Amino acid sequence: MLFESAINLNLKGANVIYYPNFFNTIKANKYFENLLNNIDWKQDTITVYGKTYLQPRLTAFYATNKNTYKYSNITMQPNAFDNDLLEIKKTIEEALKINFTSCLANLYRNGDDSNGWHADNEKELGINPIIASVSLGAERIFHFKHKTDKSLKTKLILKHGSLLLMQGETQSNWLHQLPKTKKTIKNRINLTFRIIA
Ligand SMILES: O=C(O)CCC(=O)C(=O)O
Repeated sequence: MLFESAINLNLKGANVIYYPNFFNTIKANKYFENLLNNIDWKQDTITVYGKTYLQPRLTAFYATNKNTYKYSNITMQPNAFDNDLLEIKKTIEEALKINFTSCLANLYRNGDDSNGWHADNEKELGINPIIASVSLGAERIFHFKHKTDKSLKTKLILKHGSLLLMQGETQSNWLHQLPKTKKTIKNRINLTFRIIA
């Protein structure tokens, strides 16, 4: 676990820190392969602005408690953390000195899979949620834009084995997305650790 090379994105009204080499390549490779093969990935139907469609990615949800996670009109029931997910969770918790209850896992199978503009502001996350987001597999570009000041936006490449920490007022003031890409790319796994108490 490499915690030294932290990059503060210095976003106005937000607190976002990127750790490009949080997990070394050997660990990141192992986690990627195991999670890709062992998680029971599902494609849910979601409803956004009254329209129902298949989510453009696969997901799974884990928690240390029974609390569900609701977004886009779906309610995710938690599985128990085990093996690699538990190891990843413990590593992040020790590094950040924060305990997480829950993890939403996303699998982007290729460049057609994506995650549209949103903020992680569901009420069960509380005010100013802390979200620790791990990337494994193919590199993807991640975008931020300010909710009201159109001149404020940025993007970064989320590397294999990296950690992106979003905290403070980030979710109140900014939106984020993982857009589609025309590049021929393979699977990317994203794990967002959250607190749902
Ligand atoms: O895949 C990512 O890096 C972002 C995931 C995300 O924004 C979310 O699950 O809310």
